[in-house]
Amino acid sequence: MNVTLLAGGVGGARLAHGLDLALGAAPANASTQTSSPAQALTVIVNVGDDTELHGLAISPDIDTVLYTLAELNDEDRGWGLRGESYATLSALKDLGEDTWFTLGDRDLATHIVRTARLRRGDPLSAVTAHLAASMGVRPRVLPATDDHLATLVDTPSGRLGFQEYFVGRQHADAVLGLHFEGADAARPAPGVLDALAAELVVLAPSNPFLSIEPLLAVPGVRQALTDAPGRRVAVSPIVGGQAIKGPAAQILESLGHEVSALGVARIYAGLVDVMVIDERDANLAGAVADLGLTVHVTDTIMGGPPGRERLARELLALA
Ligand code: FO1
Repeated sequence: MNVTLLAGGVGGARLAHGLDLALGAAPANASTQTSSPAQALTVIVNVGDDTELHGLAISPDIDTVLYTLAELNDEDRGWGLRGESYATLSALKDLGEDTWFTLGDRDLATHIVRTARLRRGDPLSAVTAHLAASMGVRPRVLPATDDHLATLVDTPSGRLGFQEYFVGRQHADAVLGLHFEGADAARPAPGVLDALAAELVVLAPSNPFLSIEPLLAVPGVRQALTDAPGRRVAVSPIVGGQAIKGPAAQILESLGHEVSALGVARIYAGLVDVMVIDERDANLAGAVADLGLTVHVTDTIMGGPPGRERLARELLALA
């Protein structure tokens, strides 16, 4: 089965891993990309979080997806590499640089390779394919766009760059609005629109505003999802009125949405056929169905690889 996942960072990466396992990937190893059945999975990743620090191009969500699929990630934090060291960050601090964004020594190698290849003119999609192959990642990992797209966050303190808001200020500011700089002129990366014609298209339990909206803001993507011929399924990132991770609950509230799986379903109505909500929210199933959506109630908390694979298998069955 062909499956396409729209993903942000940690939640998207975990579901990508589950789908990869469910579609029958052999354990990841650092060999070249093969034509295993897992290539039936395409992950389209948000690039609105991308930033430049210390002269390096950093794509946090792409790296979270790659590291998780390669089983190299730090499971506790959700981002970055397992068993990292921070000698370079410490040296940068000694040189008077800002080090609020935690970059491990091995993670820095990824950013160095990305930056070097972008500078010589390779598009981000080609650089990402190279990194994926080097890490033994079999699913196709595509940036939403190869063009500039930056999520800017309007707060009572003014407009902030995404990582300044998210990491620098620990997403403590109220979010008054979002601006996707460059989105109007951005083009979907090669393969993105075709991938939305998959038999199953899944919106990951990622932040609807910070992760999924920037993907849909790339011209053509929202329309392709609206017209998608396959089964379109969204997994709620809100469980029991709280975000599984990150500031999704605060943002829903400050932008005037109900902080619940129903609030998320209202945002996705028209874009998906099936809404997957957690069993803790089973009482909302009727109201979600009233939006014209098929409702699937299950345990959506993925945890480790077995939980990811279990949820993924349920999603595959929905197609
Ligand atoms: N998230 C943090 O909360 N603090 C960090 O210092 C941090 C560093 C970092 C470095 C590389 C990387 O790929 C991701 C990193 N993240 C960090 C995660 C990331 O900023 C956010 O989780 C995403 O942008 C939101 O999806």
